[in-house]
Amino acid sequence: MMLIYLCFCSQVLLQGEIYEIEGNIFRLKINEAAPLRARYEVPDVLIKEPTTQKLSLSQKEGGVLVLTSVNEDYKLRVTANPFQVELQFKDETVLSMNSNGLLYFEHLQPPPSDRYSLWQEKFGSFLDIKAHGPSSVGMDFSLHGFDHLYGIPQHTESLLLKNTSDGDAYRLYNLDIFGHKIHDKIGIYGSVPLLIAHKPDRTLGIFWLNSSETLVDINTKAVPEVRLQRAVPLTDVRWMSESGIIDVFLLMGPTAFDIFRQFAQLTGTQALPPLFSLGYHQCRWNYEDEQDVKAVDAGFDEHDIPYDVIWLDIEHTDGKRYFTWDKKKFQNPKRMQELLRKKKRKLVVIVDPHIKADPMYTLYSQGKEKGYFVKDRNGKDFEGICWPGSSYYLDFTNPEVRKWYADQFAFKTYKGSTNILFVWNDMNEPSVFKGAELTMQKDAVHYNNWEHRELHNLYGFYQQMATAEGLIKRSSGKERPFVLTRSFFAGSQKYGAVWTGDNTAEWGYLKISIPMLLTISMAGISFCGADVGGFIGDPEPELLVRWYQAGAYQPFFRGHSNMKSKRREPWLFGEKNTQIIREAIRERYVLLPYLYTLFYRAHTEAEPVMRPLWIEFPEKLETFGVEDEYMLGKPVWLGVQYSPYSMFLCLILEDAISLDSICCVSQACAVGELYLDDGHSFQYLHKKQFLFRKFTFHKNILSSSCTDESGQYRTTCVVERVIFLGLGQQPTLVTACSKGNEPTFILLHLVILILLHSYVYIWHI
Ligand code: NBV
Repeated sequence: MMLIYLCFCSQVLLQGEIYEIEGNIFRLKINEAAPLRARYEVPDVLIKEPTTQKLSLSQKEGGVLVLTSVNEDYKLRVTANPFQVELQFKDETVLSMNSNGLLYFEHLQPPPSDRYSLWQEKFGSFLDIKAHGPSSVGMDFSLHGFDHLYGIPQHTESLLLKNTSDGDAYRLYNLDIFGHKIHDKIGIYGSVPLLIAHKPDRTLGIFWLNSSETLVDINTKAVPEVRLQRAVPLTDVRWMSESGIIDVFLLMGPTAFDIFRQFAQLTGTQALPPLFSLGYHQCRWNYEDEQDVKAVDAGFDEHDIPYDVIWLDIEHTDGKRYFTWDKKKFQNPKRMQELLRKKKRKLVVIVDPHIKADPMYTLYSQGKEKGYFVKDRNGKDFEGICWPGSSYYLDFTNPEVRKWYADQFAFKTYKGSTNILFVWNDMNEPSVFKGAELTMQKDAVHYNNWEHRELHNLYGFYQQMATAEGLIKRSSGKERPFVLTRSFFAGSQKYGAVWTGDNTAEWGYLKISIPMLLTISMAGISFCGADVGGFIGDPEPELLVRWYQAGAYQPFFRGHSNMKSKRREPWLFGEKNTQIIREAIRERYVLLPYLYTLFYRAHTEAEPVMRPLWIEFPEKLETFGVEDEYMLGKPVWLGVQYSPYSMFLCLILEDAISLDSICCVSQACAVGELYLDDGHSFQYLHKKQFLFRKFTFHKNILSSSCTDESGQYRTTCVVERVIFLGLGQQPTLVTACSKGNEPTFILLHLVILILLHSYVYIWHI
């Protein structure tokens, strides 16, 4: 670590720390050297205190320090006056900080004599007293040679971040915006302050660890480069946060996959989902009662459409008291779950964070008695309006509250719940009707006296964390949870899935769902999806059908609709449309083992399941802005790269295949992986009960080997068929063999199916 003292505006002494972190990461932390009171430093997002490495001082003269990284590839040139940091890779500047002099740090001051009046701010009719005064922070970064930027979800925006010089900055402030517009830089529901910049030979990331309201300004320009004698791009990125400290991680890649690993090293990887949750989910606000659930469930069987999970929205509760049931509509929730269980199906119910003010409701009475609600600025429990009317908000930032909340999911406490019931956290931005911007006042007070402004973007993150812990706990640590959240932050991937909230049943929302999901995926959260069909309104049949076709290839696949929308179970749009939807959903199920394998890679290697083309083709400029095609896993090499076929084929063939249109099978080479485990427990982790196989096709031989020797799992799975595409010749002989001591599933019931032009050859061996 290197400590730097900065004298800023001649009023306050700032303390800067620069670290190198193992794995090509640098961290710059700036705080007041002696603040009047502690400033908020985001807790619980970093999975552990990063392992630091010693930067060596290689030069010190005339107000310039040069620090060298352990591998000696990187140099940090720190200039004292004005304070600037330049990060160089092999003498070439990659990134500089404060080169535009926009570092600022509003230091904490004693209250003005007339107490708060000068600090107060009005937003419409809302007063924010700013009990500790203004405390914003900000800094600029110049990215040398970069003009393609991605990340900082969640916005209804294009994949490539836009210049903001003549418009709004990108805002990171979790909000419930019903009927949000598309192509807007206002923040919705969730945020991950990770920005990724890419040029053909390098990808880098900036992770700005701050959970208060944050704005990001982007400005790309061309600057003359003397050495190259031409203009090169330079992008200025300015981060501004309302509060907290400057704590920034520079992820130096150099590849996009390195960035994903580096970010995961800090914030964790995607939780491995239970297999069922990768199937199709059927949701609606609301499935009215037990009868309705039964009828919808039977509808899937009647129409021969596979599905795994049916969902219950807020109306299933007794007056929006979460963890309860409307006794008239759901007289016997366990019976209903047994019916689903028999078909190996699951139930997801909604659990919002607001608690109805009702002394007869245990969550309220206990929450009140134990002091578990967020407080208002006067120290009383913060009261807001939400679905149940007058409500209070659990303070999930308090570990004791999270533990208590997790315990609410115990089977004996949550009456009517069984182990096929999983959870959906909604309204956790938090949504507060009649609140400023429909959320909690910034001067509300949390655990340890922190104002809400400091941690606003973390509220949903904490609720999902507590919920996931609850589901794990109720199974005595054995079963993987499934929790869907609307609001999220960096690291939410550890707790489950997210979706993009209340989209509209219009074509534009289907289109924007792809860049939105790609952006969320690149920010570490692979398990993401958008409501199929569009939540608000009624899709025309073709839109619904197309949405199913798109959704079937997205990580989280759920049909959902608003209470005012017409019913839209997949069989309600005529036989022809039912057939197309059936095919789309079945295709999803065909791909399930492949998707599960991709999720395993996301879990272990931090590779996004759904990924933009450019990360697979980092040197191909023409892919950098593509947002209407994407990859699930690795590309297929077909001579014609990243053609629409590439996605189609990689889905079928699992992984890279090298084949060109004139080549014959003897020259073809393909590699694929398959991950298998019991699909629901943590045995893969604790007992290493899994199989991770590699399949190779090389010199006419398709073979399977073990990718991870540490795993062992007995399975009845067999390789049922092998499909060869683009074979130039009719094979004359096919032989199959298996080693005596290989696992029994390999090639025992081998059916080789060969597609040769339009003919199909099948061998039974
Ligand atoms: O709980 C009702 C809805 C839910 O169906 C939707 O998915 C959420 O995004 N919820 C929002 C609250 C009401 C929205 C108008």
